[in-house]
Amino acid sequence: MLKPTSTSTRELVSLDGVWRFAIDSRLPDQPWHGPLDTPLEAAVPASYNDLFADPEIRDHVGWVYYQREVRVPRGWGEDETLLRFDAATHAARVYVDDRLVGEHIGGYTPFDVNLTGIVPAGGSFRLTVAVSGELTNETVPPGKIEVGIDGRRRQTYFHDFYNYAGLARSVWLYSRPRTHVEDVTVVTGFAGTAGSVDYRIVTSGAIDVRVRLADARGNIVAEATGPVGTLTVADVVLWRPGAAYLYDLTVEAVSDGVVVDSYSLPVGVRTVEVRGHEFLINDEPFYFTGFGKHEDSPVRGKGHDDAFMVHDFQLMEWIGANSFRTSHYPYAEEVLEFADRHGIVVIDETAAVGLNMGVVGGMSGTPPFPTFSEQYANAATQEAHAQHLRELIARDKNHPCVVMWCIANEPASNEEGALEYFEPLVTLTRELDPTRPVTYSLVMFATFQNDKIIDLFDVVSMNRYYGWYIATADLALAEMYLQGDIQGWIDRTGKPIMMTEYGADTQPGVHSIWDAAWTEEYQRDYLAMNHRVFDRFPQFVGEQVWNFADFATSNGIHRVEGNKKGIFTRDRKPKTAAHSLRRRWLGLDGRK
Ligand code: GCB
Repeated sequence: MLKPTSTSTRELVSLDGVWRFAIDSRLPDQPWHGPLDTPLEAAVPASYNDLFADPEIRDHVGWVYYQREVRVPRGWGEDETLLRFDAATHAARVYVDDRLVGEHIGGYTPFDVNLTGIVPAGGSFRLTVAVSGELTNETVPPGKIEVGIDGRRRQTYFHDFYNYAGLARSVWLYSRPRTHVEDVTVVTGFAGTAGSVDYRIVTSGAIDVRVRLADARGNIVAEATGPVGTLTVADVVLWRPGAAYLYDLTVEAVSDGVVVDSYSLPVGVRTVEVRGHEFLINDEPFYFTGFGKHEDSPVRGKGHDDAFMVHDFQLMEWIGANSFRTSHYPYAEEVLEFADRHGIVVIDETAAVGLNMGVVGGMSGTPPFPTFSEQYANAATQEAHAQHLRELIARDKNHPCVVMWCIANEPASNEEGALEYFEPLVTLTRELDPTRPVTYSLVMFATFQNDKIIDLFDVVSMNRYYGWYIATADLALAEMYLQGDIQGWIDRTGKPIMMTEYGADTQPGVHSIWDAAWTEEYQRDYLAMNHRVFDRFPQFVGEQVWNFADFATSNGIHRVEGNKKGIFTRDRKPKTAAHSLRRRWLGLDGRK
């Protein structure tokens, strides 16, 4: 699925801005039949929840409506007209005037609605988008809607971050030629000084294809014709972590010598491979430093914001992070493009978080009923997960920054049925992308003794909280647990091992001379203990702290104004631990 861009044959109109907004309970049936009768307006892109001072909107369970007028540029008569939603969280129905024109399920992947023949060039229409934030056991992520004795519907879910909903990413109207480039896939490699770009182009009809690759200065370095082939790049400049280099691939659909459609794509030439216990980028061992993040900021919720994006990347550079995981859902495509341009390495995670009834059972990990059962993660859940993977890989397959797929966060991989659930999904992931390693983040009660699925995967990604949820404030005991746990995985698998989550809630401004939970010193010392242990294992390939910044959660007795495991506060101020992490990751502590 190609991201809409403006090229010599395609045009793009942003529909971001302020839209009319209302929740369904305050509207008549079928409100799209006319202008929404509402005093409210919502910003797009932004989650709607924190925009208003109204608890009924914030925790609304059901549909909300966004509406605006749209004009189609009059020059688009010969072309197709499409709408692109970069995301609608978690489900959408799209109406043009009185008519339903498209639907989509899945809150973090884009979708198009083709309006060709529905709206004329030069005309205008009323665009209404119904968005639902509801989660059930057949959505990804899963959730549950309960009706209380007061008759109110309440959304619960099995992850801690707040269930923000709405149009949190951009909306576009775009044109493309009727005969057009439909899809582009690139796979890169190198041998010696020669780089290679294998390409595969899909067009909407039978038409000639030609491609050319330009270097960063615009000089053409390779050309070819035909929908499938290999471009060879002499003296290739590789895309490297911390030293991005992007070529530009231009794909043209040509009829009788006339360019009918033109599409361009940045291409970074690099390889990724797991060999023994090493994670290799360009044949060189790579060690991940960085974070699990969230798309989360005040007021906007999960709304994409370029200013926050730039600042977050600046802070990651300041602290010496070379990577992050898109926990716990695919992030806005702008974020991956930024990482492509700046050489930041990304573990691209699906929205499959909460496939684990053990979390309902508390620290024991004992599920009230089996996770992989008719009642919870069933065949429909698995199909939703598969569809999500298809859409994610279609969107992100060409990004050089993406070095690994993480297909679930903390599933109940220790439970019966986990293998049957995951095996087809791993096979699908590898079919869709044979080039990247595949992982999942391991929940603490999935141990090296009881986990049932690790053999399917390439990298052991551990989420562990020794010294926090287990052995709270007892770092000596925590250190022993952690050491034994890592050793166990090494003995069992022989695969590369990394930590994708370790962290301690920390309230800025709270201090102690003792090992005291919630203090800034404890977060620093907790991380230092973890690092001591990691450094004993040559099989260790990375450390990603939980979390980059404090983030909003649902209410709960474990959370004070959200999850406070951030190394930065929600408004991106460093806590004490930020400075010691920086010393470690930039090598200022003398460690190489
Ligand atoms: C986890 C989850 C993450 C939570 C974190 C925590 O294991 O993967 O989503 O936020 O623990 O802080 O409890």
